[in-house]
Amino acid sequence: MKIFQHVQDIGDLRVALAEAQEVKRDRYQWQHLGKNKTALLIFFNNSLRTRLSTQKAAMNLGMNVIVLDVNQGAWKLETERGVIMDGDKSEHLLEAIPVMGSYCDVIGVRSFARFENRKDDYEEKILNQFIKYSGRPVFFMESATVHPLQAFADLITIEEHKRSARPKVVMTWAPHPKSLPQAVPNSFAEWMLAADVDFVITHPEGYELDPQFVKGARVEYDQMKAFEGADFVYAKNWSCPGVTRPEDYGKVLHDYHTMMDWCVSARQMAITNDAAFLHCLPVRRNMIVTDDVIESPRSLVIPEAANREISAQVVLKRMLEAL
Ligand code: AN0
Ligand code: CP
Repeated sequence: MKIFQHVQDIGDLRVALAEAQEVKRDRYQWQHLGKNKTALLIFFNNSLRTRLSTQKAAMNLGMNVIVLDVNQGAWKLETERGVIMDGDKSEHLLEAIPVMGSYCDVIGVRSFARFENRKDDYEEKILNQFIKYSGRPVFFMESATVHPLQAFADLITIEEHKRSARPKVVMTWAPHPKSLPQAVPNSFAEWMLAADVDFVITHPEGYELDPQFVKGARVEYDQMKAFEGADFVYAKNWSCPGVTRPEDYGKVLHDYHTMMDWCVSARQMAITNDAAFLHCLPVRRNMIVTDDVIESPRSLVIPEAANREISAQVVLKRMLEAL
């Protein structure tokens, strides 16, 4: 594997899920694969899970790991070509990327949507430069539009906890005070549509996700209707994707105080098929989900986060095998 961005990059999902279980059985059986190999993890944004789980996965494989927080201690990076660099940015991404590539064998990058320009975000301007100029395999640790390590961990969690062959999985928008990216819902939709599940998305009007990720998905604007008979509820906030109104890209469309009905509570969970609750974390309690739902025995948020180590290990293992 040279790039890990979309669901297709992992190939057959049955095979990938079986490999995830093999990793869980004994995660230290491939220590030889990573010997004298270095993973470089580059963070342009904060992280708890991605940072820890990906380092752990690399160490399980016997790799060395270097983590760089670009905004803490590295030079401020210019990303636009052609600018006269007389401001606060001391280095250009076009030098920094090949330099970083020279110190490692694989690179993971986290660079969120900037919400300055929809086109730049949706064309993956930053990550594509890493692919083009690093000379290394690149895996996405949440880019402007995707978070595939999360979606893969979510799929592993659903597979482990499903009670029927083809569970109903509902992804619901929930309120949040700030503008959040669409990467998590985009990837979750992409992976669910490729998996063997009955997938439904529910959100207020105006939050329609980009068709490249949700083509063919059922959208139900009535949240209660969507929740009927659900086996899994996946909550997430996202800002306006700007599909119908590009000028609203990245905006919070309504004052969140008026949207609190969308917060996942016992009221909605009561009409599900005793659904399990999922969220990628970090989560704001009593905005996205009530305390009682996230603390209930049906909440899988902790095993879901633990599966981030597993999804990262499958991806790193595939990259090491292809070096
Ligand atoms: C990020 C997001 O919504 O994309 C990261 C989630 C994994 N969340 C926040 O910035 C709070
Ligand atoms: N779910 C997730 O990616 O968490 P972090 O932002 O803490 O890495």
